[in-house]
Amino acid sequence: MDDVTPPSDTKLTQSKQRWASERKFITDTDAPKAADRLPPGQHLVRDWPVLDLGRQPDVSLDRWRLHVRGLVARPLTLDWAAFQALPQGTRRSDIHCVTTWSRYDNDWTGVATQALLDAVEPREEARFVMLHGYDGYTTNVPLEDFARPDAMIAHSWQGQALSRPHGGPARVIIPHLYFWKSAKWISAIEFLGSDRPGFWEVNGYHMRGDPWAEQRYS
Ligand SMILES: Nc1nc2c(c(=O)[nH]1)N[C@H]1C(S)=C(S)[C@@H](COP(=O)(O)O)O[C@H]1N2
Ligand SMILES: [Mo]
Repeated sequence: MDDVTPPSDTKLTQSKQRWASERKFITDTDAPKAADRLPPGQHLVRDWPVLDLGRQPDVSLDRWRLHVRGLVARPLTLDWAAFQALPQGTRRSDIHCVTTWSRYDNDWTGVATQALLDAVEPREEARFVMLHGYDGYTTNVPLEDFARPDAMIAHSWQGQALSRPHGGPARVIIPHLYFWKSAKWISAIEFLGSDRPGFWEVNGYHMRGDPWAEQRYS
């Protein structure tokens, strides 16, 4: 057989190969385009600021419990071993804090909220969840937002156990809402039929908190 001629090496061919590998001109509706990745009014940071009410509870793993209660078919109290026995996963997501900093590419490991919902089976009437922290913090979230596939109860960040200032042993992560909805030191998840404001929501912050819609204040 004669030599097989390699694909012609014109500029156009090279460009077309590059477009294919970059999926240029394809609108990927799942992943926001790079230009749309930063919500309005936000700026990017590389470090990870600590924000809370100033009490950082020290919850040892043997004392740690997570209560899941309210409008569910099977209320649960998880100790650390039972929490670790639930299906574990890792998700990469961005943080958007209402104080205008955002931080990209955080790898969270823990239990997807969907796995928790499978375990407790919310009742038909459940529409909202109230998240409670060991520091007394509360924040409310619509059930649909809590149930998103990238929402989790995380115990690790970038492969390391979550530090106490950032909410260890375990915190909630709901990356598509402002970060105040991601309760640190999670102690209870309560399913409700109607919405009730949590700590910041009583103090003028939005009941939902979508950064893309700039739902900062009520
Ligand atoms: N339990 C608890 N969770 C909390 C808070 C808090 O004070 N207590 N602060 C919220 C706010 S306002 C923000 S911006 C984020 C900050 O998380 P970080 O300190 O890990 O950056 O936690 C949220 N979750
Ligand atoms: Mo915040």
